[in-house]
Amino acid sequence: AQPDEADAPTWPAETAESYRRAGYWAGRTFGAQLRDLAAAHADRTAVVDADRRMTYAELDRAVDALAAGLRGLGLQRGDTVVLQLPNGADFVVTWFALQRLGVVPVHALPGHRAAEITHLAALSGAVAHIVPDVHARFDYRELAATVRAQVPGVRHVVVAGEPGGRDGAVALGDLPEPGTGPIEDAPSSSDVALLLLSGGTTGVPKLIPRTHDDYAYNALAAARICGLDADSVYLAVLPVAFNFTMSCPGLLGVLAVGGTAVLSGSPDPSTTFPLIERERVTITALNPPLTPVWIEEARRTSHDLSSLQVVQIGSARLADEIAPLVEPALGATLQQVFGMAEGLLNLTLLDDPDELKYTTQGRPISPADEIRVVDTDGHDVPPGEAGELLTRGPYTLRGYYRAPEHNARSFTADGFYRTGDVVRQLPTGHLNVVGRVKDQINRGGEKIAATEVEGHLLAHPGIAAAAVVGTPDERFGERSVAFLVCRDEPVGKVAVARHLRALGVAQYKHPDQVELVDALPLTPVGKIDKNALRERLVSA
Ligand code: J2J
Repeated sequence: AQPDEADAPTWPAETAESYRRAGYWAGRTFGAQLRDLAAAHADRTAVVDADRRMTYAELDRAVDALAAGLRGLGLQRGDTVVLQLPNGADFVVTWFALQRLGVVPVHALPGHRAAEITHLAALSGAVAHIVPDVHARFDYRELAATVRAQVPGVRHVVVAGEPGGRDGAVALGDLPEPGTGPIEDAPSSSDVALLLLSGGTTGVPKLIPRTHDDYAYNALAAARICGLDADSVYLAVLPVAFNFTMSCPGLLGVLAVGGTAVLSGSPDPSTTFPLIERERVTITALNPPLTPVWIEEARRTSHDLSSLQVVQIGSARLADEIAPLVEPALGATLQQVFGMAEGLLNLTLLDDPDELKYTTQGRPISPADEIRVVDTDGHDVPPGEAGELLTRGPYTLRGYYRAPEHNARSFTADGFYRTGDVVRQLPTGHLNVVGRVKDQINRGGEKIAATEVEGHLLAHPGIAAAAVVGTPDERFGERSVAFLVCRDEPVGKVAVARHLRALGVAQYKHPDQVELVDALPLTPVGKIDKNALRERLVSA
């Protein structure tokens, strides 16, 4: 069944009605939207990857066929599955097939391993895990077997590629066909369509419920601001499961206007530049660590990037010194993007003056986005001063999935989400991200919840106490540092990495640096003093 209000808190009825009346929520599910698109743009190219191209009509038919196969496995409306596919046409076909059935994908990332996936599968009650066979030299069938053994609810492993003869694993291209009659229990546009991963501040990752109505609006509003139309070609460079790449405007935004989505298997210029040249890509999205790599490579090589009109950069703060270098090197307008899987999306406008494009992180995309900037007591700060950003609106969550206690802390009584970001708002409405009050490390756009990693570190028998903090880093903006108090033998960086790998913790969460200390500094109230630890690193 669909998650109910206790599982996934939603907007008050009057608020929802006002979003519908204002036309933000269109009342179409993603499955139905693709049907409309296939009628309007049948022979136009919808999806391209390294070895496939599909028109809208072909995509629509492939989605129907796969939906039938997934129904044959027993999947139905309200079920959840862990979707862990890399960038490629299979992701797109599978995602829309799930949408047509009303089956809710959990957007796992290719980098996640057993620790993350077992948690996501158990929390969401997933009945299936959908994986590639081998990707980036990692065998996902082994990961899936581990997860299935640990989470009994996961009945099916569906493999895009070779299933490899494992018990219970079935190929995406080889599902039973139950006949293709109409789906009796079709989803509604107010249903939860997908569960995104939160960057996290707690011991275990949280899930973000997004409805068809709110997520489709997010994608379309972003597409309009980026000036997308049926001639636009979007290149997915970062993982497509990431909210930025998926819908800001991303895959869903470019498809919503009849354009083409090109999915790159790698973010490296040696893969992406030839794709830009061949497919005449008009818009793409990068994170800050990739930006200097692309700039360098564009200066060094002679690929024809002239089709590029917009390069979006977001997920972590773009350095003010780098921002002015983007347009001359890549020949495209820079757009800064400050978004979050929880909802609120800020974009600079393509015709903003350079000052705003180069130094701000954009402004909210919807006239219905409500913004507050507050001090530590929750009072609004004077205009232009820094404070924590609170927000609510037509595509910002009202509560995490199955997390009532966490929700009580993460939202105000009147439904504003506490972002944990410290911002300043300019008179133009643009936001400047100046800091953070959440216990999270932003490693070049990849979010690391300190408490989560500390929990894993404490599972090591030789570690008595652990604190993870971020420190400025040339390449990533921030890197993660673990301060450890060891019992007898010192546990160094290599031993830490071995331990975390054995637990199945994604590589990006492994500390970049390990510092062994005799004791952790405490605040007057007895909490670990992370500010003192950060200061030690900076003054060292
Ligand atoms: C500083 N911090 C930023 C920016 C995100 C588009 C783009 C990014 C994300 C994303 C996203 C930042 N400058 N330009 O979902 O749709 C930090 C903030 C924010 C957190 C959200 C999208 N852009 N951030 O990064 O859910 O701290 O989403 O709250 O992964 O990233 O992280 P996440």
